[in-house]
Amino acid sequence: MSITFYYSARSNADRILASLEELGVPYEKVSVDLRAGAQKKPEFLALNPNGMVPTIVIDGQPMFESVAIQIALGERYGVAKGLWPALGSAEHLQALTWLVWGQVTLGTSVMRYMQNTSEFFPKELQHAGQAEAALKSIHAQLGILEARLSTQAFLTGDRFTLADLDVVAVLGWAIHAGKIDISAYPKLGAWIGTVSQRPAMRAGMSAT
Ligand SMILES: N[C@@H](CCC(=O)N[C@@H](CS)C(=O)NCC(=O)O)C(=O)O
Repeated sequence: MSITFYYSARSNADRILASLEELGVPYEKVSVDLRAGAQKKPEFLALNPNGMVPTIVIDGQPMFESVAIQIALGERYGVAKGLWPALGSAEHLQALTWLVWGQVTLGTSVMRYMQNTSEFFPKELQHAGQAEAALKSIHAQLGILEARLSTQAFLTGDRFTLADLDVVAVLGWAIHAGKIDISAYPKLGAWIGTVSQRPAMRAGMSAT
């Protein structure tokens, strides 16, 4: 097994770093200096034509898009470690569902909210109405998570999987950078607390 992981701290790559740590697989971490534009150099674009992190090379094969990487890591290394459900199980379908939901549905609302409120995005492009609509979507989606976590401990059932890790990472960004108030969702809050305490999650979120 050979894994080379192209990474930058405080980026979408943090979620992948947390998964690699959780899986305990050996990997080489290559820091990509986004500010210096290292991601747009020809040798990096040969791996990922988008010029973005995360990018990973598994057994000589480059791949990109964080959700695809999470699924590949889960399926290759997670099943044996109990961190990803086996193909063919009901839980496998749930893991795919919630992992993708976290990035596509919840993640899009969070990104829209951030783009219209955060100091990291241009003020002149921000729109109060867009922010309000995005916040409404986020709260609808938090309600969906609260309902799910009211009947089971984790997204796929009674076991932690990489899907939990991934969705909690999105929520961490929403709560800390976006200042989204989750006090109305006690089950959600408890689940975020449990997942955030995992050593791999802490490593992934505090890496430099
Ligand atoms: N959809 C991609 C998004 C990746 C992405 O936005 N990466 C950012 C960091 S969070 C990046 O590398 N930006 C550098 C650039 O755009 O030049 C994924 O989920 O992997």
